[in-house]
Amino acid sequence: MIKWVQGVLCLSVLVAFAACNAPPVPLDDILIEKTFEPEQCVRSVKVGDFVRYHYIGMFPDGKKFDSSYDRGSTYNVFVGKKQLIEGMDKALVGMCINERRLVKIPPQLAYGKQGYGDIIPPDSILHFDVLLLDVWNPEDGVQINTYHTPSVCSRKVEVSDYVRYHYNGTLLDGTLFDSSHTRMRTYDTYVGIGWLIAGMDQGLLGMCVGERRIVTMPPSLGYGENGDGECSDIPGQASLVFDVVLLDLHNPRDGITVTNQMVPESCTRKTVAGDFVRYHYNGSLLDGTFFDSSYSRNRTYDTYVGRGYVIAGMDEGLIGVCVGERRTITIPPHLAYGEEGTGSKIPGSAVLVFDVHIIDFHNPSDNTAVVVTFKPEECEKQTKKGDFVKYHYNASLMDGSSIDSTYNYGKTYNIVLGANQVVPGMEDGLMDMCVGEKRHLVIPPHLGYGERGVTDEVPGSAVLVFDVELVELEEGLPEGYMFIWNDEVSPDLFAEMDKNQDKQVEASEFTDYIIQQVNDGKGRLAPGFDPYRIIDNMFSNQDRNGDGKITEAEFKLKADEAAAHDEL
Ligand SMILES: *[C@@H]1O[C@H](CO)[C@@H](O)[C@H](O)[C@H]1NC(C)=O
Ligand SMILES: *[C@@H]1O[C@H](CO)[C@@H](O)[C@H](O)[C@H]1NC(C)=O
Ligand SMILES: *[C@@H]1O[C@H](CO)[C@@H](O)[C@H](O)[C@H]1NC(C)=O
Ligand SMILES: *[C@@H]1O[C@H](CO)[C@@H](O)[C@H](O)[C@H]1NC(C)=O
Ligand SMILES: [Ca+2]
Ligand SMILES: [Ca+2]
Repeated sequence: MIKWVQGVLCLSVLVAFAACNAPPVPLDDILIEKTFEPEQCVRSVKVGDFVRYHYIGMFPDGKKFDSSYDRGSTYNVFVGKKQLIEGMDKALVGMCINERRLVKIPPQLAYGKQGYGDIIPPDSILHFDVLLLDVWNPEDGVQINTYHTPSVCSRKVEVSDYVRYHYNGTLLDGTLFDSSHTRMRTYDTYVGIGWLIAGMDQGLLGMCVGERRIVTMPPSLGYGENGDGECSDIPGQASLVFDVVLLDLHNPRDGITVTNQMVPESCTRKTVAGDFVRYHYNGSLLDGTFFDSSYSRNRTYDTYVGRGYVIAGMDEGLIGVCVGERRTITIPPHLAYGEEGTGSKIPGSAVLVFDVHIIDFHNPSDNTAVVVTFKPEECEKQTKKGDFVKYHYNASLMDGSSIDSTYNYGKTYNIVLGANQVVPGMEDGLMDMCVGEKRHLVIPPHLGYGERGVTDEVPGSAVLVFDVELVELEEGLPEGYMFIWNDEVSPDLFAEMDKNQDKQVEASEFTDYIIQQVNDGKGRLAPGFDPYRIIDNMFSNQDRNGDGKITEAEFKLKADEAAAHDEL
């Protein structure tokens, strides 16, 4: 049927050419001149379609008798249903969007012998300059044409999902009526639950993030007979074409998702709520747009987890992680920055994707963890407070990066235990150790270098790892003593010290005497300190009036108190 109509049209065009210069003879049929043909023609008018078109109606002499342009709106009508003059019903068939035709219609296919009121005289040939703007059929549904498919698509839009997308909305003739880009933000909405026009509710289903499609819909699935109100650019009965790119997708029922997990082979401990975690991250939106990274600040992000210090999704995503673990945490907006978004980079209702790398974690209640890695067979003498110890160490962070090592200096590190010469965690880790023993120590920051760390060496709040080996141990004196007698104290102490027998002991006599006792093995000074400083201290203690000499009276007075404390 339709083919036949087109055949007739072609024939009539040939007839028109043949009759070109001949005197006007009555037309049998309509004549069509295509005055503009668009390059593409996705769809041409068929009988039964509904069309919107502009026209100018003229007499053969060019005199205009009617124009849709003058009325400011297209002429909207079904084709081939006798709602038009017969010639027009025929003339529109086969037309493409944006095609323009000059149609000549003989009176028998127009208003015939009657004419039309005052406007069309009897037996008039009519010329119509026609421009087709829209075509649809009552049977049409939504048409979807996907022209870009992302390589990865882990999820597709389903009913009741919430999406963020960009779009350009045009009429079928290409006229832009709306674009999300003019508002510089995505269009954000639920899908499939009536928040959108029906055509979009259907047209977005099954879409992947990153996908691009053209969604075309008839007015019944768009804005219907009346268009989108008076001040809008969408006329009544208009087909709509949306060019859509999907940027974001989640469902309000979603929790966080953990993917791409890379857990180190040895993982003896996993984070629990209340732990303090140091981690690196790259943050991006679902479409891959980067928004933030800890690396750009050259330091880890440090926080307590499970205590509300970070967005809810992160608080949850950082539970159960191991040191060294990597994972991707995908967080829906209600567990991130919600409908408001934050800053200039995180839009409202955005799903966030964090690639995290756990550097270390600890709990504020942690003690130094001590693992003995080598114990010599003979291990009787063990370190205690006051002992002077010499040890080697290799220090590193939990990620294995080295901080320092005594081997770099070619000598041991030497300290007096319990004298605050090293961080508390190290003091703990070196206790009850015997010479030759090796230990692996893990020291939490509150027993190490704290929140501040050591500039350019130890990051703030870092957990430290020490491998230590005790090389030498010199037993200290009982707590509070800097000198003790090994044997009985001489009853004649003052006289022995007063070498030149002038009844007073000068600093040099005192020093010589103590050194002599130490060398003879009769007394001991606390190890690990400068002996002369200890002896100076002892002397000033005895020299009550500070005149640089100890008299026998001063000496006796001090000796009476000595039971309570220290030295001679
Ligand atoms: C819409 O138009 C803008 C500007 O011309 C273009 O950048 C964009 O790719 C188009 N398509 C979509 C889906 O936004
Ligand atoms: C981070 O470190 C790199 C290389 O050391 C340096 O170029 C950059 O300026 C640093 N950035 C910041 C924010 O400190
Ligand atoms: C973050 O991105 C940088 C650069 O692409 C990469 O080297 C690093 O491994 C990433 N970190 C994580 C935790 O994914
Ligand atoms: C420290 O590292 C060096 C070199 O890797 C190694 O030879 C040494 O045994 C280590 N020391 C300790 C105490 O672990
Ligand atoms: Ca003297
Ligand atoms: Ca004195």
